[in-house]
Amino acid sequence: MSDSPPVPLRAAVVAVQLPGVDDQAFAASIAELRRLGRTLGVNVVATVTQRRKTMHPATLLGSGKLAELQALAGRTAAEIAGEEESDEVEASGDGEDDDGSELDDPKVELEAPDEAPGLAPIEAVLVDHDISPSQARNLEKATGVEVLDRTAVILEIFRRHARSRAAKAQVEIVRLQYMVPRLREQGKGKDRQRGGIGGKGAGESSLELDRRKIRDRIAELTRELEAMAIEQQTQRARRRDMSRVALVGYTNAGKSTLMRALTGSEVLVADRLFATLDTTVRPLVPATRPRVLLSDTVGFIDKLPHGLVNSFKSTLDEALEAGLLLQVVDASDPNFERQLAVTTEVLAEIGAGDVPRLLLFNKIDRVGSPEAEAAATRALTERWPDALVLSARRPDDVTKLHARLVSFFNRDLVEGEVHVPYDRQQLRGEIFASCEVLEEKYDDLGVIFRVRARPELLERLQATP
Ligand SMILES: Nc1nc2c(ncn2[C@@H]2O[C@H](COP(=O)(O)OP(=O)(O)OP(=O)(O)O)[C@@H](O)[C@H]2O)c(=O)[nH]1
Ligand SMILES: [Mg+2]
Repeated sequence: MSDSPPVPLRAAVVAVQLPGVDDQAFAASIAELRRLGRTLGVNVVATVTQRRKTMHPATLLGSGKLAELQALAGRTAAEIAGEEESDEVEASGDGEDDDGSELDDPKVELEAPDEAPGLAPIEAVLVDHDISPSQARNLEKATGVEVLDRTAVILEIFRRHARSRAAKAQVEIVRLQYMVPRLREQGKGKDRQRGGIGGKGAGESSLELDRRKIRDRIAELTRELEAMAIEQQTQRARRRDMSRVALVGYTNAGKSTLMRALTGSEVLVADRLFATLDTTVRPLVPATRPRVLLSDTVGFIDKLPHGLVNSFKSTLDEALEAGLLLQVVDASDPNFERQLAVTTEVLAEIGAGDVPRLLLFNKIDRVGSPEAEAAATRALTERWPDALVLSARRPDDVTKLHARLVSFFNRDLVEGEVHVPYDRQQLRGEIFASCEVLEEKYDDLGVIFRVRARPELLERLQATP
């Protein structure tokens, strides 16, 4: 299956501004959904928004806005009228009548205008909320096109970008869990085998996969993941007493770019959301003694589907065990503060709240003129005096960061001696890789190394018989 459809699908975004959501946050969330859509090869050609006290329980939008959406999908008034007689909108709980909770239209300032809707009808609807299965179904009935909520969009991106066995299994578990409550809904409906975004490939009809099969599959995948986790733990145990740094942050903040710059590795860098799903670990380059290992991790996003946080926790364990987190923020994004807040929340949620942290305001080269850059740098350092403001694209900045990492870990190093008997020379390699060797002396029994190393490591080396 190819990564994105050859011809971009045309879609409309639907968003409801509820009380308490300010205009800027509302617009930012829509802009983000558009980017998520673009990552899937979807062109957002229209945006339908409404301010309401509550969501319309059946269709999110009130009838007027719904008609607007239907028109975008190319449904004529006559078609809609016919449909309403024969195909009643499914009720979803109490009071599906519009209860007059509509307010005036929101003022959404889009960062870029929608592409001209033109005459061609939209082929999909992206909803900037998590919606119930029956709401999705109602919207599909009303528009005749595929409807994806925010979670479905994010899950589809994860599905397409997952490369390793572990990432694929993690994403599949969350997708299956997402499908279970929707299965019944789809079972009642018409044929859903048409092509689209949702990735239900040929032969994988959700109708055939009954709940039990799904449960079995989830159990199987969970077992596989557990086995992989044990493998990973052994690998991590080997790195336990090394100096480790993890890059964490919002998706697209520049984590992988920094990983490349700091380690000379060829990890994937891409201007798309959730480019990285797997953790990669590499030593800092130029090499340091002791070695410092850096890991690149999956990015976060606002309203990250909950299952995904849990399932990627094992991937993020790498971050939990790091001695230092580099929290990367895209300083050129108008919503960087919100993104910083989201990252901080997720870190606390996965139990990494207490790991020492260095804030990195990245992409400073992107904020504008040299004056604008200087002003932004000043404002950032005033507010976050301990943070580093930099551009991953500037070698000098990367060198500074490299030095800062080395000095961070140097503070903890202690000096000591390690005796290595002549018949244990295999330890020699480990000592040179993980310690700074200050002196090497020989006596009758073996070699005595005077080293600077992390205290835990020194203890272990000294205890090795
Ligand atoms: N101008 C500028 N662009 C940058 C900088 N750092 C990263 N980028 C660009 O930002 C985009 C995203 O960078 P990545 O390094 O892939 O971001 P990431 O944080 O790894 O993103 P995910 O893997 O999706 O979580 C790419 O197009 C990079 O080239 C920078 O300092 N300045
Ligand atoms: Mg990345």
